[in-house]
Amino acid sequence: MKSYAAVDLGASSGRVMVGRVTPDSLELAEAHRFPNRPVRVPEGLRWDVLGLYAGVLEGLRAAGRVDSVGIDSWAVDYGLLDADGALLGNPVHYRDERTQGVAEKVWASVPAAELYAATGLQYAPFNTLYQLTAARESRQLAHAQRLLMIPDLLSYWLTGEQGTELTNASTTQLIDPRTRDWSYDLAARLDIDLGLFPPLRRPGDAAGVLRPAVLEETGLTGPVPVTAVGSHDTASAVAAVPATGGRFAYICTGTWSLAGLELDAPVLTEDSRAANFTNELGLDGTVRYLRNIMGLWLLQECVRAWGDPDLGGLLREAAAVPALRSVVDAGDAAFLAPGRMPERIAEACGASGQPVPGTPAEVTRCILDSLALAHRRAVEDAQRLAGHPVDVVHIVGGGTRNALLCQLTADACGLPVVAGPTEAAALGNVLVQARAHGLVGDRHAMRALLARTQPLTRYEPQGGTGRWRDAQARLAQR
Ligand code: ADP
Ligand code: LRH
Repeated sequence: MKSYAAVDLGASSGRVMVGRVTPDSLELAEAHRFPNRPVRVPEGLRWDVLGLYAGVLEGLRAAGRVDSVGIDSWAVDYGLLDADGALLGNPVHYRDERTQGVAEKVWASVPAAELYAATGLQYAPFNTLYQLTAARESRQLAHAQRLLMIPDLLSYWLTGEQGTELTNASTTQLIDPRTRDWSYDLAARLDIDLGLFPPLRRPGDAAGVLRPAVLEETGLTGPVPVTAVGSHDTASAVAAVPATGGRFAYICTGTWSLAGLELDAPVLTEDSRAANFTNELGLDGTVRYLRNIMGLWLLQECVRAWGDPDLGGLLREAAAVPALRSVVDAGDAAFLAPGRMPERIAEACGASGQPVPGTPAEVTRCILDSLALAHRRAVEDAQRLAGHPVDVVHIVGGGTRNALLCQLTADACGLPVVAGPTEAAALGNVLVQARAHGLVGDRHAMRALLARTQPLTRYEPQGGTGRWRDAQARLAQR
């Protein structure tokens, strides 16, 4: 048996998990979990990356003896280093407002259609490309010698070695999904210096060993290798979808819902761009063809505004609220920024002539119905746009703990939902390490091991999809 530490930083919490693996068994235990709270300072919204690193060190200490460490986190954000390798300022949070209006400037030199043809990436204001454009005049960027994506930054602090992991690099909008290399021409046209990025590395590549000072601080005995994994959390989560065949859709649920398909090649059509589907890279050159949906962020922000009531109680009350009274577009970037979420949801319902949800249970029901509806649209659109039909929807991530959301998603899609595992990103992280060290076989063998060993819950669709089709049509008219 081997033990692998998976550092998995989500937008709402970070955790260090320990996976114990043999060719026939897979167990995951939590060593340490810590909140991930962005901080608003006068210059904007920032990640507390030092606090996160401290949590990682504490987690590695709690993990005890491990054979390797892998790191994944949310996408698109980065830290800048000066010539001495020191961090320049706190990494900017992707919900920061600095990218407002920036896309239009980029599209003036490279039209949106050309950007999509070159990178296959959906438009999101926070893609690294737009963040770098927003930062163009900043002194920090002028002084920067290096840019490290968040998991690559933590890996650098742990090992002293620098690299750019490919799955996460694919969220910068500077990677060509056909060559799986930088889009050199695009970067040159936008005057983005690709020399800021250290060389690309792929999931499974060696990424250094823990520095002596890290060994001392964590009480570990070296050498402890760090292994590159799918360092984009969604890439790791998709790797841990326990599908047993090829005809499946997945929804990675947590702060976001990422809903789509695993494909062998990107879909770069104009229809696909208009539907705002993205082609991010996954394990073994696969494409994660998916749409970003606001996800449980909508609920997290409401729960924060309501003073953190018990989530279980709130969901029980929401289950008793009549279905589909009001729905909002859960894909709308208008919900991206933090703050006033119950009010913003009520306003969106009112503005579209629907009943305005009043109580927390009613708002919660509106959010869950809206998410299920957005899941339906994404699963349907992905199949149509990629010409890839599915028989089952896999839900992984924190949302698997929300039985109402899983059932509503099955109902809305008119397909069975298989929910689990909850800690999919950590499991994908562990399995890529195990594979790199020869313990498990290919991607399919990884999935077979997950299907055999992880607790999964099946939800059959109920009630027909007619009312969901109607709700979708209602929303489209507004
Ligand atoms: P991220 O990785 O983006 O930080 P997670 O995958 O950890 O997110 O999922 C967090 C979400 O999971 C929370 O926002 C919450 O809605 C949901 N969740 C967590 N615990 C429970 C629970 N006990 N019951 C229902 N939902 C839960
Ligand atoms: C989910 C996620 C998602 C990105 C977003 C910024 O944690 O990585 O895949 O689009 O964060």
